[in-house]
Amino acid sequence: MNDCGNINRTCTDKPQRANQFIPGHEPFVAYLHRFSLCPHNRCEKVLLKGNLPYNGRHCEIQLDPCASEPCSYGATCMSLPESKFSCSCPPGSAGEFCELETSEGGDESGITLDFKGDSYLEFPTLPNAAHSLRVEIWFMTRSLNGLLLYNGQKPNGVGDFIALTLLNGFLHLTYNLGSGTATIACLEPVRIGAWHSVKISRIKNRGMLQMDNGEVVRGQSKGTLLELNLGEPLYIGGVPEFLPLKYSLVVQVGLDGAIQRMIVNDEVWDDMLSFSTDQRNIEPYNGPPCTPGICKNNGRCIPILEDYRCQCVDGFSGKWCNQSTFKNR
Ligand SMILES: [Ca+2]
Repeated sequence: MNDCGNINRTCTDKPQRANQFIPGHEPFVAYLHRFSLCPHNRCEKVLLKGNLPYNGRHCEIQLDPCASEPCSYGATCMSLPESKFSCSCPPGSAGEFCELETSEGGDESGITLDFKGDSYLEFPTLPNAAHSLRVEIWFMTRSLNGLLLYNGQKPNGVGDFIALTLLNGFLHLTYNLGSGTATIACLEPVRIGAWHSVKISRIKNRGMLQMDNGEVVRGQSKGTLLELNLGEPLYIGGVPEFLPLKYSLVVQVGLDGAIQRMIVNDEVWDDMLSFSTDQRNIEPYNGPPCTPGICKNNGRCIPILEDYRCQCVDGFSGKWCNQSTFKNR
């Protein structure tokens, strides 16, 4: 084996736009990242780069090309053959990392929800979570502590669970598959009042946490059990009563802040309120970026973390829907 084994490669970092067809998925525009042969035959050079699909002293460990979580803004990373990946953009976005807004957005609700610390939203149990799970949440907090997400197995807090909490300003992903609790904490603190995106994913006993395209933090739960067995509803922003969960949750207070968007297993939950099964003390959030009246002529403001776009009604266009398209006819 040479220095880099048989698979010495480095990322050219030049994505190529292409139409992609993956069985089981709708056709989508992808931005392919290609990996070329490592020119200097040195693993060190390869390992310095974060977005590479190989790891290990001799690059002998092939990682999923999506392992570096290269896609954001609600996009899903898809592993493709030959160590390529692509970002599959949700409706209304495009670009290499889905960072560009398009006018073809779906009928998004655009309603940001305010949580008061004692609020919660209840949903059916997280679907298909046994082997793997991916969740992205766009949130703002006014407090350094609070619960963002909780889903358990039994009402008394016993059994498997997964939780995403803010503890002293740091995001924590905690889960237990039945043989020990894993806790994975972000290295960077949240900023009070700022919009953040957080991505969590779990494959069997391995978990990942990432805030705002920062460092990907990984961990795994102890023991031999690999399935997350959930039976209770999913709770967002808080739970009805923290007391039964006190052994699994250090944080005993709900989110004091707001949630813009949730993406669960590739699905954008546009209108969270309409398909929640129960709720307490939830109100629309009227703070920035979608302050009232920012979009003119009945345009609808769609928040995108700290940015926004206006979805105009017929007859108007422009960034703020302040240009009439009628007078030109
Ligand atoms: Ca289990």
